[in-house]
Amino acid sequence: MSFTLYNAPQSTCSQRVRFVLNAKQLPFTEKKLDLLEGDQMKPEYLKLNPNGVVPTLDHDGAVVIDSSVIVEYLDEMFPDPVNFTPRDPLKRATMRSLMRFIDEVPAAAVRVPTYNIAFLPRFAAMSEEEFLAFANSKPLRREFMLAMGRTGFPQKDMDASLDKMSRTYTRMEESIDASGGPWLLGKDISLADISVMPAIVRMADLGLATMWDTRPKIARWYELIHAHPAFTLTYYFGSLLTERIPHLQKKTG
Ligand SMILES: N[C@@H](CCC(=O)N[C@@H](CS)C(=O)NCC(=O)O)C(=O)O
Repeated sequence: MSFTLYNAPQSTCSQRVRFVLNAKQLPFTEKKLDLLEGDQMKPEYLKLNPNGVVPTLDHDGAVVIDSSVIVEYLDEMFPDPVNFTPRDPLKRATMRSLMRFIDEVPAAAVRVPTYNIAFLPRFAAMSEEEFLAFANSKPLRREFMLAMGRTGFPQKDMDASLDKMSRTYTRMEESIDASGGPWLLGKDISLADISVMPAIVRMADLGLATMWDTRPKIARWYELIHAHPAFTLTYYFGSLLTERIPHLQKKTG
């Protein structure tokens, strides 16, 4: 049995899949794509993933795309030694509805501060023509790139994103309260926790962790996921933006 994961170290969607593979002790070969160089738009990669994004999992020649789908696939195929999906159908439904919320709200919202704070200098340095060609080549993120432009998202978009993150923390607290915590669905970590993890880690990486200073349940949840044995394996050096992007090291200390 073999796994090849097409991914990028700093990609939040990739980090979900690496966490699950590591936690399940499934060895995998990583193919690292350089997203700023446009490796994800190369014809041979688009044959695997027509959305032109990472991650893509190849499991013995069978290709699965989209991080939420991949983590569910892995959990169904390999329920041992750890399983991240509750047995109870109603709890499963709660987990899946949280995962939908996470994909729609924080996973999308975190891209705005990420691009504005970390990646913008790269696009600002392009000519308008180069930038338009780059943006227009993206099957999934064309409109996102065009809305950002070479000058970045306006403050109102940054504010809306931070507000969406705030609503995410509230939703997490409500889940922790309803389930008894410390994880979103109770005493066991689930795919919902793993799905939201990269957005929360990204906020901390961007120096925006103060947003949960007054939310002890989120701070506790964050400590717990950090302490999970799969965390360090997933976030190897280069997985954080502060480890890759020189101007961020100065900004966030
Ligand atoms: N829903 C997809 C989204 C994948 C996605 O947006 N991947 C980002 C990295 S986290 C990417 O490849 N971006 C490259 C680009 O936009 O060109 C998933 O969860 O797999």
